[in-house]
Amino acid sequence: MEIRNIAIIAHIDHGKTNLTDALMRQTGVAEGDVSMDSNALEQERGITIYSKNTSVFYRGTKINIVDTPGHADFGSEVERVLRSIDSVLLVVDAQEGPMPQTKFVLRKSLELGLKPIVVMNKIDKLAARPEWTKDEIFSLFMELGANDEQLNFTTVYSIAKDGIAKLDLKDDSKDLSPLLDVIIKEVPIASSDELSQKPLRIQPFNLGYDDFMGRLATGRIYEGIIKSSSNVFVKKSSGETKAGKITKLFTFNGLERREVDEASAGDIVMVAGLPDIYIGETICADPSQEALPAINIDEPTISLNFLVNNSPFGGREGKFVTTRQLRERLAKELEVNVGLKIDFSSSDYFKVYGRGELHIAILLENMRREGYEVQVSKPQVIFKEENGTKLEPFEEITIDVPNEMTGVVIEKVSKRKGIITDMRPEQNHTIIIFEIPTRGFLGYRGEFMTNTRGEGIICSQVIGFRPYVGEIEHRTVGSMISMADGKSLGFSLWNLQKRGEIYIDQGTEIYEGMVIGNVSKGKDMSVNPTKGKELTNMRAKGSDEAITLTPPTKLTLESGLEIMDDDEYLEITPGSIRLRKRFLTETNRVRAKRQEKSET
Ligand SMILES: Nc1nc2c(ncn2[C@@H]2O[C@H](COP(=O)(O)OP(=O)(O)OP(=O)(O)O)[C@@H](O)[C@H]2O)c(=O)[nH]1
Ligand SMILES: [Mg+2]
Repeated sequence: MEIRNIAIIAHIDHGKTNLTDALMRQTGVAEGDVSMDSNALEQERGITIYSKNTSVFYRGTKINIVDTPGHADFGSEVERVLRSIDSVLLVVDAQEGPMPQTKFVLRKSLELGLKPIVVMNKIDKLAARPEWTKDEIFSLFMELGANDEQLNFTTVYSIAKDGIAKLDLKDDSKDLSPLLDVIIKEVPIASSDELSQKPLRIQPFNLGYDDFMGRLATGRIYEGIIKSSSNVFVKKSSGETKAGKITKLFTFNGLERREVDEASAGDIVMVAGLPDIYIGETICADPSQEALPAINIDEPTISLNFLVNNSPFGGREGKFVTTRQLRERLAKELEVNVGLKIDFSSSDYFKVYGRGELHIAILLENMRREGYEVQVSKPQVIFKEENGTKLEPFEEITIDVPNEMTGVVIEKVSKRKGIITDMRPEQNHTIIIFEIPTRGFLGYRGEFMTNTRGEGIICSQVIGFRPYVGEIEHRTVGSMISMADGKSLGFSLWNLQKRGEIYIDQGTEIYEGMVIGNVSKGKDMSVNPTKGKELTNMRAKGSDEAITLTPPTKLTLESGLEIMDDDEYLEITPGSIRLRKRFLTETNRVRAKRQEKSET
């Protein structure tokens, strides 16, 4: 059977997964509401986190499709996939037009010499502007240096959520066959007898793990035929060659994997039996064969410490709470989480390096769902040194806000050392692009949402390491710290809410050293939220003054990571997210500060 290999790429939410799901349904490999976003966290958040394979069959051709995540933290995931396919469907929202991640994935595709097929999606939206979007896409191709062949791209219009595609907006269409036909016509055929006759070479672009089979590698067979139970060699990235044996071999059928005895050049397969296989290595038949060109994996940009939950409430909710269990869980994560690095050398904590706050938050969220308890320190950016210069990661952030809010946004971002590189006024909103050190950007999202009352859109993209820009002042609020153990009382929270934002409900169990809110003006403040009303001092009124509590700003994993301070831990358990001071008593905090001062 002829094989075509494509990836679906786009900015977040432009409709990749809806399109992939519809392709699966219409070609009969999936039914009902089976979705590529199969992971529980993906379904809950409505975003794709992991790139995944599916295969559909159309007119006697097998089309292998890789659905990719659109969030920038997972950008390096997309890059790996692009190396292993022959064309991309670049999905663009017909109203929003190209967005930052569109640019990132298109640039990578063009650099690799791929000829994209543009899928302009969501043409059903009332505010869709297909003409404008088409021009914008063309300009973006030009800007990114597309060659003539690439510039001559085909545009397919679609309503992915209804499974409709058409070549002309005026066409009447009921399904995705116009898109499938374009794929068959334009995507190069990956399989051929000639390639199958060559000695075997496979390159994995994705990893998986199975309790019974161990590490799994998904990769493209560039040349030759692979047989289950065959002996192979792996060309490691270190240059070493290792012998191994394929214990199981799978191809894809829809989302299911099918065990097969053999597969040939052009296909995408999953293999088991190679316990230390890694992305970009070459699986081959003979040790004298040459390795395929390596696949780059982006370096982490932030790090934080994971440690056992030693808070006064530690161990109340979790099933897995010991250092040994944490270590095992993190080691297992390394099997599949390619962007992640972990330093296990300290006896007090594990240092985890990741690509961004969401990358880390997803890991933590998965852990708490599985029953783990853990505490983490504040995420820090990673510095590098090159030729004696200190470097730090930078991001490009694109902000889209109503016109009247541009002032406050520019002021806030500038304070964090962001520099405007482009500003485009649209009808009643403005798009501003900044370059900003990741260090300055960390923790800004929440503030942005508040400042723009949820009306702004913000996306970021790591653009590389640049010279260190010096001190950045961030935090304008202090923490409100409980000085007592007990239950929070409505009356005291009512008093405290005048001083700042409260994170907890009344009746919440708290401990000394727990951060229960922030102080809008000034430094950290110790408070007693368990204190009842002192009746003797109250005016003798017929009834109590009614107290109205503002609903608390509950901490989430992500907001907690954003707002926490250097001397705090975020405590993450299956049922709770708490913020606490590292040193629980005021005396110890003062002592620690003094010690820190005398050391510097
Ligand atoms: N109006 C309209 N909405 C659509 C269409 N296609 C998708 N959507 C909606 O857009 C949202 C995002 O769709 P997804 O398919 O999850 O987008 P995605 O590109 O896979 O998102 P990420 O993987 O998280 O980057 C969902 O709420 C869909 O219902 C469409 O053709 N028209
Ligand atoms: Mg998706």
